[in-house]
Amino acid sequence: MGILEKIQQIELEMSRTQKNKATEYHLGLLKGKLAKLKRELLEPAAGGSSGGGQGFEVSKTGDARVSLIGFPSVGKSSFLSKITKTKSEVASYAFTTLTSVPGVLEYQGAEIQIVDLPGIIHGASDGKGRGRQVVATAKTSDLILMVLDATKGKNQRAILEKELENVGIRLNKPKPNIYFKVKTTGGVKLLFTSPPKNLDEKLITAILRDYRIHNADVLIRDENVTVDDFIDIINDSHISYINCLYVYNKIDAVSLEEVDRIAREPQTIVMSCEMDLGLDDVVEEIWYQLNLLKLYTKRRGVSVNFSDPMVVRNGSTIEQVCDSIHKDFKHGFKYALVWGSSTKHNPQKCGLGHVVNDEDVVSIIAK
Ligand SMILES: Nc1nc2c(ncn2[C@@H]2O[C@H](COP(=O)(O)OP(=O)(O)O)[C@@H](O)[C@H]2O)c(=O)[nH]1
Ligand SMILES: [Mg+2]
Repeated sequence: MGILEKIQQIELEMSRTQKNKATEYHLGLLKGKLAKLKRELLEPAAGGSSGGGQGFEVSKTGDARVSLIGFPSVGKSSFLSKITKTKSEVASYAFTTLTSVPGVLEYQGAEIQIVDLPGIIHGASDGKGRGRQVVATAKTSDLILMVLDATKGKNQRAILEKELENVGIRLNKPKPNIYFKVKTTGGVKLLFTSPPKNLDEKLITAILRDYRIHNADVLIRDENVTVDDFIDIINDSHISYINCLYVYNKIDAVSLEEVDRIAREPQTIVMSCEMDLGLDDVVEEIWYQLNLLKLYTKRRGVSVNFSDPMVVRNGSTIEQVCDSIHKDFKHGFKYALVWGSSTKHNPQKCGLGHVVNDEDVVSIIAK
C-alpha cells in the first residue's frame, strides 16, 4: 500500500470514530500515525530520484520572504505587479516550478522577496517533487499572504488553511511550549509545570512508542497543550510556524457592508488591485507583521549613511547583526558602539549579547 492510501485509510478510520473520552486514546494514536505519514510524503525518499527536491531551496535574497497563496484568478499577479518594481535577482531557473519570477518589494530600506506560489496543495498532496519544492519554499517564508477573492464565499480560506495544515504549516500559532529531547538511555521522563488538561501520560508514551522513541525528556510547560501540539513537537523539523495575513482582493466588486464585515476579521486586510485601493495598507501591514527593524551602520571616522539602512529581525542582538553582515564577522569582534533607544548613554560600548532597537546606529569595532 502506498503512503497516500495509508493516509486515506487512517483519515477514514478517524472520521468513523466518534469523539469522546473513551476514543480519545485511539484517536490520539491515529493522529500520531497520520502525522508521520504526511511527513514521509513530503520527505524525499532516501536515495530516491523523484523530482530532485534538493537544490531548490532558493537562497533568500533580501531581508525577508513573503509567499502569496491563493486560488487562480484572485489577483495574485495583479498584486505582485502593483507592489514590486524589480524582479528578484535569483536566477529564474531556480523558480521553474513557480508560475512567476519572484518580485522585490522595497520598503523602509528593506528588500522583501515576494513569491507567488502555485497550487501548493495539488502538487504536495501527491508527494511529487514539484509539490515538495513549493512546500519547501512556503515553509521558509517569513510571512504568508493568503490572497482571497472578496466576491467568493468563505470556503476558499478554509480549503487553503486545511492544505497548509496538511503540509506542516501552522498559521498564526506560536510553537507549543513543550521541551522535548530524545535521549539514548533513561526511558521516557515526563514532567509538567501543571498537568495538561487534554493529554495524559499513557497517550504520550504510546505515541512515542509508535515513533520508536524509547528514551526522551518531555517537559510540558503549558496546561493547554493538545495531543496535536505534542505530535507537532515530535515532528518538529517538519513543522513551520508562520504568521499569515488574509488579504481580500476585489472589494470594488462587493457591497460596502460586505467590505466592512470582512475587514473586521482578525489578521485581515482588504484591497482592490483594480481600483488601487488599500495597497499601501497591505504593504504597511506586511512590514508590521515581518517584525523587522532598521539599523544604521557607522564606520570609524565616517559619518552615518542614513539612506542605506540595514534590516534585521526585531529582538536581534549585536551577534546576529554581525552574522547578517558576514558569517565570520563576529570572530574579529572586539566591541560595538551603539547610539539610539537601546542604550542608556550615547554611544554605549556593547558586547555581542546587546539587543538593538529600531533606528539604532551601530559601529562594530574589530580586534
Ligand atoms: N474587479 C476586480 N478584478 C480584479 C482585481 N484584481 C484583479 N482582478 C482581475 O482578476 C483577474 C485575475 O487576476 P490575476 O492577477 O491574473 O490573478 P491570479 O491568477 O491570482 O494571478 C484578472 O482579470 C484581473 O483583471 C480587483 O481588485 N478587482
Ligand atoms: Mg497569476
